[in-house]
Amino acid sequence: MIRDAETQTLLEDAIRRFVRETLVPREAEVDETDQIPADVLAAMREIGLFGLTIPEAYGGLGLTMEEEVRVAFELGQTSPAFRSVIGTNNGIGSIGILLDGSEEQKQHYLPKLAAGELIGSFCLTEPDSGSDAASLKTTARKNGDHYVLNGTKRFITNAPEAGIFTVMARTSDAQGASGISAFIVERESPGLSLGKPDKKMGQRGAHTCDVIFENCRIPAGQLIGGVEGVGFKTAMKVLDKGRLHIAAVAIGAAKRMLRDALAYAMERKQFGQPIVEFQLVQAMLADSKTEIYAAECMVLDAARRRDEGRDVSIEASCAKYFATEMCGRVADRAVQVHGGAGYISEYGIERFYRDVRLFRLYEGTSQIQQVIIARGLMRGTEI
Ligand code: COS
Repeated sequence: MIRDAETQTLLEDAIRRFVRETLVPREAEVDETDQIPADVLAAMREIGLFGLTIPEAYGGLGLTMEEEVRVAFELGQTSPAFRSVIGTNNGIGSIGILLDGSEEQKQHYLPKLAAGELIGSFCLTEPDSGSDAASLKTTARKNGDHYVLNGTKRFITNAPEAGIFTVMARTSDAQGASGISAFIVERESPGLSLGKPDKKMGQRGAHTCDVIFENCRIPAGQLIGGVEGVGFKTAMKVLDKGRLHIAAVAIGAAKRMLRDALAYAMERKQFGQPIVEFQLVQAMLADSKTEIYAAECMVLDAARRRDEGRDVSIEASCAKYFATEMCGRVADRAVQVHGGAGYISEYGIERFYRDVRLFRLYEGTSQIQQVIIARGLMRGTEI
């Protein structure tokens, strides 16, 4: 339930303007330089984008899930790299602390994350543990009033810029999920180092790399919530929320690509008329609009359910699965509508085609979403 519809509309309008006037004109530059320009980052900080979802008590805007996805529909309408830079502070880099952290941990870290003074990152994936997250091998052994971490985390979004990491590590010899705990690890902790930046297919400007722990010592008070053995559940709850956010971003990107495809089809003439007059082109546009609308309804419904305090683990997976696969289909059609121009970088659509491919992989592949949905059904989830 939106608390103040007028304020929310103003926020969405402001973000729509910011996207169109400030971010869209810099997309090609970001792709070429693999950097978000400093003035753009400063402007993002200025309008509060780093703290959209962090509660007002900790310096953020405190958006509800519905408000957050509505904002993500707008932010998604430009290169996903821009969203990625603020994505971890609003999502996987802060939610663990917010949901399960102690009051002291929240007071210490959330205001800095909300202000964008500190970048938060989320370390779950490892070289041998991706979809099978509960098989992670990084250890955190208690040693007096410290924990000592050893292991490597892989493909960690915003790690090169991060000041803190939410790290899932094994605190006991128990196999599987029950031996895993979650920690807040500061960048300057002795024994923490970063790997080389990954060279990615797309989303240039958004950086990932390995995070390596070699006898990395952190104070025992950095254990999230002060409780061992519940870190896997923290990670799953973080991902439930993160998946809804990614679904909303995918919808934004699909809207942008459809808008660009439509504009091109109205302009481009073949056989003596704009190609938009051809029904085979119209079919691609109509299918895209229909699927975007379906995904939007789905994400809004799931977001409202979460705001009502309901468990949305299945709905979040349905939404992420449908919206990101839909976005892939829209990207493919948008390239097709552009014809040969769709393959040439100056038109921008090939960049989106590369960028949105990641949506179907991170925060759980489409196949993992299918597994979660099917398991839910087997356990009696309402159909
Ligand atoms: N919320 C809270 N708790 C959850 C949960 C959720 N959404 N999902 C699972 N749990 C709990 C389970 O209830 C179980 O607890 P109990 O042992 O007390 O019953 C525990 O966590 C283990 O769950 P489960 O048995 O389902 O774990 P599995 O190892 O079988 O696999 C999947 C779980 C496959 C769903 C998980 O590993 C996953 O999401 N993998 C993808 C990881 C991912 O998205 N990586 C992207 C990188 S992060 S950007």
